[in-house]
Amino acid sequence: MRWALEEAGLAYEEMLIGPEDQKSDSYRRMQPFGQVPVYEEDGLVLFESGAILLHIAERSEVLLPSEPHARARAKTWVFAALNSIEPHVQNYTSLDLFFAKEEWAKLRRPSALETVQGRLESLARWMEGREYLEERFTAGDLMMTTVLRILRHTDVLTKIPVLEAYRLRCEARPAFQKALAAQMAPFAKNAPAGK
Ligand SMILES: N[C@@H](CCC(=O)N[C@@H](CS)C(=O)NCC(=O)O)C(=O)O
Repeated sequence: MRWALEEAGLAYEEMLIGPEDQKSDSYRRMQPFGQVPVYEEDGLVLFESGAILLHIAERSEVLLPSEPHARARAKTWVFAALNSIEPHVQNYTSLDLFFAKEEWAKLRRPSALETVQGRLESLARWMEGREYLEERFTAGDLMMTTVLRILRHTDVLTKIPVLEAYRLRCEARPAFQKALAAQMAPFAKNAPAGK
């Protein structure tokens, strides 16, 4: 959610966690499933990327236009990314990531691919002739790009040029570049010497 904070121009501090934290009672009180991200602000603790994004976006015209219809449409796309696209993307990528050697995964893969491609082709049809999901970049594009990025190591998106171009357009935003650099910095710092 660094990207959202950068778009909104809000200062933040990161807190990195490890596997032990994920299991701890204190972490589970903040994130019931032991996952990241967790967001804390003035004693308010939030989990779920979509909820965190919308909370941040409430304070940013960049992310949520003040015009009521445009605002509602932007929120709609946040849900579309999380509910109508992400489950199919996760389903497909998890087969290769976690179950690549399983016979059942090999059998399941073609239909999982077909489903995710179907969803993405529908999205590509919507994107035809558009730069963003609506008139301009909003929280909906931020969430959609975040979901599409899950596929960046596959050829699924590159085979749908309109969506690949859309992802790259959103990722070219200075706020994304800043957030990505900040996210990668701790990995570079902790990498073994010579790597
Ligand atoms: N629906 C949650 C999903 C969070 C999620 O999948 N987090 C992943 C990293 S992106 C994670 O913490 N994985 C480690 C784990 O599940 O133990 C959200 O959007 O915040």
